Amino acid sequence: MTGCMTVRGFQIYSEKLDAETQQAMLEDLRQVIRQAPMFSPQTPFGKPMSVRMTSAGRVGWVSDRNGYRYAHRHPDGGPWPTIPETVLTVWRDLVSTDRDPDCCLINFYGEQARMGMHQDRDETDFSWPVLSLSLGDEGLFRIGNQTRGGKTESIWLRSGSVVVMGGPARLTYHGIDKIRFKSSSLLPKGGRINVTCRVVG
Ligand code: MD3
Ligand code: FE
Repeated sequence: MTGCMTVRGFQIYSEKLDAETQQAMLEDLRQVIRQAPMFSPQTPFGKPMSVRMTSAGRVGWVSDRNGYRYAHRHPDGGPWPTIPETVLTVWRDLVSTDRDPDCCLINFYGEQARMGMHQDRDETDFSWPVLSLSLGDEGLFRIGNQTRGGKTESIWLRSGSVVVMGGPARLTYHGIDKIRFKSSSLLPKGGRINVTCRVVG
């Protein structure tokens, strides 16, 4: 494992998960997706997001005409699966053994998917960090400021990269500008998976 670098309060571990760990996590995530299929959330403006998602945990993140929120059930009506052990191990290693996250959000980026600059503020407790795990193709992660606009810094997140966003960084604007499609061989059909663990409160 290489060291950790800090960019605007984001702790970035670029090679945290080895190949075996990534493969084991991928198997776990496939199980989650079998029980809670990926969906394209509709924004409150009625446009589908280009990123597909699903969740595991006590609550999952959903978006539809009624807005963005955490819900106790998948849009299909079923419960969310439990958070995989391979994911919890990283949380307990880098964030805390005092409590586990409430939500493990799984984002899938195809070749053309993007995520515009935004803040994550649908949680009610911002005192806990958010943990992000990247698998598959590289994604260009853009880090902004605590308010919209201003200068930004970009870094490539690759398969096995882990980021911890805590303290003031918890409310920093961020997004994914592009995917280097087929840059990794982890996902046979290409694409990028990002897993974020959150305490929702
Ligand atoms: C900073 N995901 O799910 S991960 C998201 O790669 C999201 O899918 C991106 O932004 C992705 O909301 C970026 C890095 C990340 C995740 C959550 C954060 C950065 C964050 C929450 C608060 C602050
Ligand atoms: Fe986010």
